[in-house]
Amino acid sequence: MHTDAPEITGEINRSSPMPYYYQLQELLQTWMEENQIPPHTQIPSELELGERFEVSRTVVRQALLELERGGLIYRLKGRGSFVTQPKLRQQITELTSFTQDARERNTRPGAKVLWQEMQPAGETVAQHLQIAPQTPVFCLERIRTINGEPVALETAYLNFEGVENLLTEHFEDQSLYEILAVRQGIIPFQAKQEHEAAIVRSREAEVLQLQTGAPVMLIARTTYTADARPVEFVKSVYRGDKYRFVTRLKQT
Ligand code: 16G
Repeated sequence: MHTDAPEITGEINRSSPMPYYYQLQELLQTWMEENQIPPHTQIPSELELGERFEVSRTVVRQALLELERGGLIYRLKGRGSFVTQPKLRQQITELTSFTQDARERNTRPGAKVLWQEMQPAGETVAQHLQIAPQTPVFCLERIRTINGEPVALETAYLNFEGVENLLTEHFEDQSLYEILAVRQGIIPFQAKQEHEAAIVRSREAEVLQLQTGAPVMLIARTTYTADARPVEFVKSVYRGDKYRFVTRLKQT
């Protein structure tokens, strides 16, 4: 190994019913997590792992393949396997904006506007915004980036008195919530959010730079003001390889 990373501890338990490849995969995962092995660290070669754990090359390959599928390592042809960047931890306990979350992680938030226009509300949008279908709503579709890399696609539908003023706003690399607060005096106060795992669709794959079949998290959020008026209904597609959603639970 060409790094100062600590040794991988543990052994394959030969009397366990767990397949060897699975045990090796677990040992490697624990090693990476417990030692917080930095991203892009090279992990030992197939040969080294085979010798160290006294298992065949096939077993090592299978373990590495599983780690790669789980997004924990990436492999470069002819160069070996490397630890991936950890996922962004997205807390879902408080109402925050994309921009706030990014800044809290000391990363750079960004937004690329795909379209920004008034549109008649469809059934679903109307229902969430508590308005009659066909009422004109402001639609904003943005690719959200972190340090310049696309991580999510967000389509927001907004409705409130004077919403059409948003047509002249510049949303490129700006925070929607900040613009709402400063220009319209609207402060998002609470939200209802639904999460659902899915496979990315073609257009989303293209804008998010994902391969066909990649996993994503679909999120639907309806955000309300303190006096319970719906402000926005947002449909988002978050990259599964980039995000981990974190919540807290307590007994009531
Ligand atoms: C988050 C919200 C989205 C909101 C946006 C505002 C989720 C799933 N969605 O991305 O509903 O419109 O923040 O962020 O969390 P901004 O102020 O940075 O534009």
